[in-house]
Amino acid sequence: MIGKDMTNLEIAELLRDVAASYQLRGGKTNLFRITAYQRAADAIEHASSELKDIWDEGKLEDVPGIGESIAKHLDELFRTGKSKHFDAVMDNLPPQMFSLMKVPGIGVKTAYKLVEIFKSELSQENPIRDLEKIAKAGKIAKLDGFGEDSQKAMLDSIKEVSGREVRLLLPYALELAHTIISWLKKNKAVKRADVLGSLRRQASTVGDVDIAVSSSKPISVIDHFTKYPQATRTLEKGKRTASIIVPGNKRVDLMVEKPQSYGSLLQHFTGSKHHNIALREYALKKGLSVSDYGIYLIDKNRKRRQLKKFATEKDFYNFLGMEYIPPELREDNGEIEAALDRRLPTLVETQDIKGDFQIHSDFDIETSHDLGESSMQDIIKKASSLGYEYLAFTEHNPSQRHHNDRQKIDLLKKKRKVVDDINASLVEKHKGTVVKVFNSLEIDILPNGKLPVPDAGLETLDFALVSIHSSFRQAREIMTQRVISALSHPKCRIFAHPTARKLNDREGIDLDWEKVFQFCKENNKWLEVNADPMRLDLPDFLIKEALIHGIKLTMGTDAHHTDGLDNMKYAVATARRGWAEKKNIVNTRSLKEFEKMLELNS
Ligand code: DGT
Ligand code: CA
Ligand code: CA
Ligand code: ZN
Repeated sequence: MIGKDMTNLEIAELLRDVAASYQLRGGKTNLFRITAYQRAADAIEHASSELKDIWDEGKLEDVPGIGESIAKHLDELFRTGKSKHFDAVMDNLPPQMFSLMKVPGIGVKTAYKLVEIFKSELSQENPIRDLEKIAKAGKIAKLDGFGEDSQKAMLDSIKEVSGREVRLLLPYALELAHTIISWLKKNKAVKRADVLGSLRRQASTVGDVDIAVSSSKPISVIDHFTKYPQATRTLEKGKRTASIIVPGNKRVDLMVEKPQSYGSLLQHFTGSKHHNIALREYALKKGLSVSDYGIYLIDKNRKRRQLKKFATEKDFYNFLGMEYIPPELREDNGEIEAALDRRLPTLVETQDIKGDFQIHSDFDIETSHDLGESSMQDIIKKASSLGYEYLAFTEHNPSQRHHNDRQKIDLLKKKRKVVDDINASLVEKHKGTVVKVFNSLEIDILPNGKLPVPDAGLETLDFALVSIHSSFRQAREIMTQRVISALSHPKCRIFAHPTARKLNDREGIDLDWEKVFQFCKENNKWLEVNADPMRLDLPDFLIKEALIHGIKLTMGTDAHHTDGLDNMKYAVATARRGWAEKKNIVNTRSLKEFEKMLELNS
């Protein structure tokens, strides 16, 4: 965790750890400091802007609760990634202690004492889980000052903190699934293996990983599965299904089925639950009963008679009089009616994408937020290897804090010149087939809706992205006005990562989406589907709404490194879940068509 990337919550936790360290070193003499650190932690946790942005604007000390000396240490933290003072205060204290303090009821002194007593049993990776084992073995009740009651209270509290489920991000879950599928395929009895559940539906986060195997020898497959080398535990082992736990305490479910019924298995365990319920209700009306083995014909007395098996999902859906429904649409969101009427969308695919509209290169325009790590040249090479026709460099705007308007304009002119030279040399070198580079910028929308770039700076751009990186908790009306006023400048064409959500970490902003959609439709503005696995923003349900309003979407990886360009498939997955077709996405257009679109209204 580098200082610059820390969220407010992480910084607040760090300050609380410092306060706890002071407490341990002598509560009475350090009383003033302890209170100051706790007060600062509370203020930061509840601040409506990212502390990093506040620091960037030189206003750390204006935050009520942050005094001069803490501001000085935070400044060092943001500049260098660490604070010598914080490190010194926490020096020599066992790191497990800070984790244990997250359990309600365990204060600093108890935490310290527990680590002293159980040092060898408390790992650094997961001391809370280890403490749970210790308590379950009855070792807490025997300690001085504890007892059966406090041991039970401790176990309850541990359950509470570890119950806060963190869902897997899509790429991590996919990688895990593919590793396990590779292992499964070492077994000759495995004819075919697929992911199931939310992972197959490409949801933005995944609770557990589900895998299907087609095989005539289920016992052999299940035996092999439970021997997965990284498995920490087998939860369940049956004739047809098994579950294991893998590191990170994640669950993997396996279902095995014979090839002639494999379509039914895939269908049933892909879900979603709501899709299956709606499907079952529809089938019942037609005298059919759906199960994970196949579809039963039922007679007048509601008795199951004959079983029809399905080798493929296509056969299954067709038997019910429907088109094949892509997994991404199976959320009981109108897909069953559409499949019956044969009007399902033809969903966009990764190979339809002809360019990337959010990339941060390492070209230094002294930005307000992080710079990219790869050079423009390396990124162009990468884009070309992906078969792209164009890309846009969208570094953050030059920082407010360190530049006046004149300096900002100079920096932007410098970048304009570099991009022009690159385009000229690319044309020269390739005589026709080239990647065209657009000169763009990701501009912060300031809390008042103004842009930190003067008009003369905006003039240097082909088009700009605007996005929210601070003051996330404004009231709906104010936030809506803020966004609309930023998007009103003719150069600002794309509203990037529109909800500003961070999966597992930060809720999206509160916006009057109806108003924003209408504004975008009337003024030819586009909404981004950001491919960063922590964002996937616009989220699927808002994509569907936006499309109903006739709005066009753009896709950007938000790459800060050449590798990041490979994330485009996650934006595509999210757009598919929002029913998006090729025609709805701006960067499926050829370079020529896109240039025409850009000229309109700019
Ligand atoms: P997740 O794991 O929370 O991200 O969501 P899913 O959709 O993967 O849910 P999961 O793993 O509980 O179950 C996989 C699919 O199996 C689910 O989408 C629907 C289907 N399914 C079939 N029978 C049942 C059932 O009895 N209960 C549940 N919950 N799902 C079932
Ligand atoms: Ca699942
Ligand atoms: Ca499951
Ligand atoms: Zn951004």
